[in-house]
Amino acid sequence: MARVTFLALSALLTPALCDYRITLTPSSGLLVTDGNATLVNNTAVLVGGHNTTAEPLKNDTQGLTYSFLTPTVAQITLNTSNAFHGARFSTSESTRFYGVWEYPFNNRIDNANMSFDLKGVGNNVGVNWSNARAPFFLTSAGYGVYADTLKMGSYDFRTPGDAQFIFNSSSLVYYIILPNDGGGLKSVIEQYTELSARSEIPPTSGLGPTFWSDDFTQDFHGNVSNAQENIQDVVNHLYDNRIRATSIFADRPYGSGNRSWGNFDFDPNQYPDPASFIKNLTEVSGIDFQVWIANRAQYGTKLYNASTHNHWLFPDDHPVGGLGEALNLSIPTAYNYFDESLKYFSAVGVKGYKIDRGEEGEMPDYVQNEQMALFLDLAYDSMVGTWGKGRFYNFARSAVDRSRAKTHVWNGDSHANFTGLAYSVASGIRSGLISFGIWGSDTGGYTREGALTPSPEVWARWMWFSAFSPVYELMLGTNHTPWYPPYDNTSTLAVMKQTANLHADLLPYIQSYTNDVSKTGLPIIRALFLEAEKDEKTWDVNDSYFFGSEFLVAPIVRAGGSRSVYFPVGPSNSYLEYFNKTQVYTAGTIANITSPLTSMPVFVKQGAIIPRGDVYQGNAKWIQGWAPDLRLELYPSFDVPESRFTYYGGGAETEIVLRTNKADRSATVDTGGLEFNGWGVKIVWFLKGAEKGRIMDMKVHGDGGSLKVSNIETLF
Ligand SMILES: *[C@@H]1O[C@H](CO)[C@@H](O)[C@H](O)[C@H]1NC(C)=O
Ligand SMILES: *[C@@H]1O[C@H](CO)[C@@H](O)[C@H](O)[C@H]1NC(C)=O
Ligand SMILES: *[C@@H]1O[C@H](CO)[C@@H](O)[C@H](O)[C@H]1NC(C)=O
Ligand SMILES: *[C@@H]1O[C@H](CO)[C@@H](O)[C@H](O)[C@H]1NC(C)=O
Ligand SMILES: *[C@@H]1O[C@H](CO)[C@@H](O)[C@H](O)[C@H]1NC(C)=O
Ligand SMILES: *[C@@H]1O[C@H](CO)[C@@H](O)[C@H](O)[C@H]1NC(C)=O
Ligand SMILES: *[C@@H]1O[C@H](CO)[C@@H](O)[C@H](O)[C@H]1NC(C)=O
Ligand SMILES: *[C@@H]1O[C@H](CO)[C@@H](O)[C@H](O)[C@H]1NC(C)=O
Ligand SMILES: *[C@@H]1O[C@H](CO)[C@@H](O)[C@H](O)[C@H]1NC(C)=O
Ligand SMILES: *[C@@H]1O[C@H](CO)[C@@H](O)[C@H](O)[C@H]1NC(C)=O
Ligand SMILES: *[C@@H]1O[C@H](CO)[C@@H](O)[C@H](O)[C@H]1NC(C)=O
Ligand SMILES: CC(=O)N[C@H]1CO[C@H](CO)[C@@H](O)[C@@H]1O
Repeated sequence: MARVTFLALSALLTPALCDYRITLTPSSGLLVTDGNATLVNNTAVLVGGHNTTAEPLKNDTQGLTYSFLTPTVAQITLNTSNAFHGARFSTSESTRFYGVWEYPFNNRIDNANMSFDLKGVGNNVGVNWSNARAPFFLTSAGYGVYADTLKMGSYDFRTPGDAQFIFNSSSLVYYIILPNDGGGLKSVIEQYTELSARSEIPPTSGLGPTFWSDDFTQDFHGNVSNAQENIQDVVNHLYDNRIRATSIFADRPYGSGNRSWGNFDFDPNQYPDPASFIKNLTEVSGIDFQVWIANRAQYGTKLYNASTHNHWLFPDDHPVGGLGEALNLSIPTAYNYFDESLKYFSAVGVKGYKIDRGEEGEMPDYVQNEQMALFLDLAYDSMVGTWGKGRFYNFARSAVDRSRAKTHVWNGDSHANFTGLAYSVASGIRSGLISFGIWGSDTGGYTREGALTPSPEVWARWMWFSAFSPVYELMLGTNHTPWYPPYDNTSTLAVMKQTANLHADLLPYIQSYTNDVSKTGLPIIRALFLEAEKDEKTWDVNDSYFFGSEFLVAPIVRAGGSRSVYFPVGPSNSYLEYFNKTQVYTAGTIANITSPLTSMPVFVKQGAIIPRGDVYQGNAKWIQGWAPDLRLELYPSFDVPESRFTYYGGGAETEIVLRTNKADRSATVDTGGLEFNGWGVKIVWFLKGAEKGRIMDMKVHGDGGSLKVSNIETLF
C-alpha cells in the first residue's frame, strides 16, 4: 500500500454542502480543514513494536491511506509491518474529551488526566466493574474519533488538550467524525453508531420495575423453604403492596454443582419444578424471569469437564478469588457447545440473562474485548432463537462497542452509599456518551457492608434516580428487604412503591426514547452538553442530565436533602419544577433545591410533550379489566411556537405537535390521530390559574385529531 490517497470531497458532493478536506502535513500528521479553518489536528499517526515505544510515522506514508467516506466522516487506515498502531490528536488546552469508558474516573464525565486500557475497569471508587466501553471519544472541540477494532488498546488523555490511542494490532482503521446538518455532538454520536452498531429496542418488561436478589437461596421468611418459594414471597409482597413489577431475575446461586454454575440447570432442591414455576410467574403473575450467566468454568461441572477434555480453557490466569477460567470462544466447537448448552434456559421459559464477568483475569487482557463480544453474541443467539428480536432482556456489565446490538448494560457492583450513587449517576451519563443507551444501576447499591445498608436515605435517593433511568432494577433479599427487618416496612417501602409506580407510568415516555436509541444511537440519559452544547457551564456537570429531551433531572447524590442545580442555556428559556408545577427557573441561573425523600428535583422544558400512562400490565393483576391508558402532558409556552415529540408505542411512531399562538393566546395539539390499542388518548394541559392541569378526553380516532385551548395563561 505505497500509494497515498488524497481524496478531498469528490464531484459527487455539492460544494455548498461542506468543504472539508483531509491533508497530510509535512510531519506526517493529518489535518481536517474547512476552508482556512483547521477543524481536526491529527498531529501524528503512531506505529511501533510495542505500545510503550510507538513513535509518530515520520516522512514515510507507507501503509497510510485517508479519504472522506461521507461528507463528514474521514476514514484513515494504517497497515504497516509494525505490531502496534495508533494516533494522536491535539486541540486547545481547555478542550474536554469524553467517551471511551463508562466508568467515571475521579467522578468526572470527561477523561481529564486519564490513561488506561480499553478494558474492564475492575475495582474502583464508587463502583466495582463499571465496564461498558468503546474505542470512541468525542471532544468539546466538536468532533469524534472511532477506532474500529476489538484488539486491546490504551488511551491517554494526560496532556491537556491531547488525546492518544495505541492498539495492539498490525492494522487499524479509524474514523474522524464531524457534525452534520448543524447537529452538533449529537450528530457525532449518531454517525459513530451508524458505523458501529445500534441497540435493539428492549421488551417493556426489561425496562422494569425489576426486582432481584443476590441470593434467593437464603434469607427465608414465614413458610418459605426454597428459592422458588422465596421468589413467590417477593411476588406476593409486590402484589399486596400494589407495587408495579415487570421482571425478576435470579443471580447466582440458582444451579447445581460447584458454585452453582456450569451444569446448565436449576438446583432441584431450590427450584423443584423450574418450567412450571417460570410459566406461572410469566403467565399468572405477569412477570418475566432472567438468570445469571458468565463465561467461566467451575471445577467439576459439565462445562468444566467438557472444556478440559477439549482444551477450550485459557491457561489459569489466576482469576480473582479462583472463580474459574474462561473458555476460548474463538474455538468454534467451544462456542457451539456453550451456545447449545445455554438453550436449556430459554426452553424452560427464561427470558434473558444477567451477564456477569469477563474482566476478572479469567483470560489474558489482550483478548478481553474479542472474547466478551463473542460471549455476548452467543448469549444473544441462545435467546433470540426461542423468543425473537426484542422479546427478551439481556444485560451485561462488560460490553464493548458493537455488542450494544446484543446486550444492554448495568453499571456493575456499585457501593451502597452516596459515593456509589454519585458515581452511578456519572456512569449513567457516560454510558450514554458511548451509546449504551439502555442502562440501569443496582438501586441502593450492590456492595452492602453491615445492617441497614443502604441507609433508608441513600436507598430513597437512588430509587428516585432509577425512576428517571431507562431501567429501574432493585436488589432486595439477604437482609435488605424493605418489608422485613431491619427496615421498618413503612418509609422505604413507601418510596419504593412511589418510584417503581412512577417509573411504570413513565414507560410511554421512556419507550419513545428506546426507539431513538435504536434508530439514531442517541441515549436516554443525556449529558447536559448534548442538549446545550453552546453553554460551556454544562461541560463538566456530572450529577444532572437531560432524560430524553424534555426532562432536566438532578438527583440528590449527597446526604442532607438539597443540592444546587444549574439550568442550561439553549434548550429552554426557563424550566418548570415538574412535581409541583409552580416554581419556574430561568436558564443560566443556579438554584439551591431542597427535596424530601418523597420527591426529587426534576424540571420540564417550555413546550414539553410528555406521554405517560399505564401501557403494560405486568404484575398489576389487581386491576380488574385492565386496559391501556395513555395521556399526553402538555406544557405550552408562548416562547415556543412549535414543539414536537415522536411517540413510540405498539411498534408504531406517531408525531405529536404542540403549537402556541401568542396573538390569540391559544395552544393547539395535533395528536397525529394517536390511538393506543384502539383507545383514545387523554390530553392534560398544564396552564395557569383555573386552567392548571385541565384534562380533556381525546377520543378522536384516525383522523389526525387536533385540539385547541384559547385565552390561556401559560405556566412559563
Ligand atoms: C484564507 O486565507 C487567505 C490568506 O489569509 C485569504 O486570502 C483567503 O480569503 C482565506 N480563505 C477563506 C475561505 O477564508
Ligand atoms: C497541530 O498540533 C501541533 C502539536 O500541538 C502543532 O504544533 C501544530 O501547529 C498544530 N497544527 C495546526 C494547523 O493547528
Ligand atoms: C522527506 O523525505 C524526502 C526524501 O525522501 C526529503 O526530500 C524531504 O525533505 C523529507 N521531508 C522532511 C519533512 O523530512
Ligand atoms: C495489510 O497489508 C498486508 C500486506 O500488504 C495485506 O496482506 C493485508 O491484507 C493488509 N491488512 C489489512 C487489514 O488491510
Ligand atoms: C490533572 O492533574 C493535574 C496535576 O497533575 C492537576 O493539577 C489537575 O487539577 C488535574 N485535573 C483534573 C481535571 O483532575
Ligand atoms: C471490589 O471487588 C473486589 C474483588 O472482587 C473485592 O475484593 C472488593 O472487596 C470489592 N470492593 C467493594 C467495595 O465491593
Ligand atoms: C501497553 O503496555 C503495558 C505495559 O506492557 C501493558 O500493561 C498494557 O496492557 C499495554 N496495552 C496494550 C493496549 O497492549
Ligand atoms: C499483543 O497481542 C498479542 C497477540 O496478538 C499478544 O501475544 C501480546 O502479548 C500482546 N501484547 C501486549 C502488550 O499485551
Ligand atoms: C402461581 O402464581 C400465583 C399468583 O402469584 C400464586 O398464588 C401461586 O402460588 C403460584 N403457583 C405456584 C405453583 O408457584
Ligand atoms: C462508600 O463505601 C466505600 C467502600 O466501602 C468507601 O470507600 C466510601 O468511603 C464510602 N463512601 C461514603 C460516602 O460513605
Ligand atoms: C446555595 O446554598 C449554599 C450553602 O447553603 C450557599 O453557599 C449558596 O450561596 C447557595 N446558592 C444559591 C444560588 O442560593
Ligand atoms: C421538589 C418539590 O418542591 N417537591 C415538593 C412538591 O410538593 C410536595 C407536596 O406539597 C412536597 O412534598 C415536595 O417536597
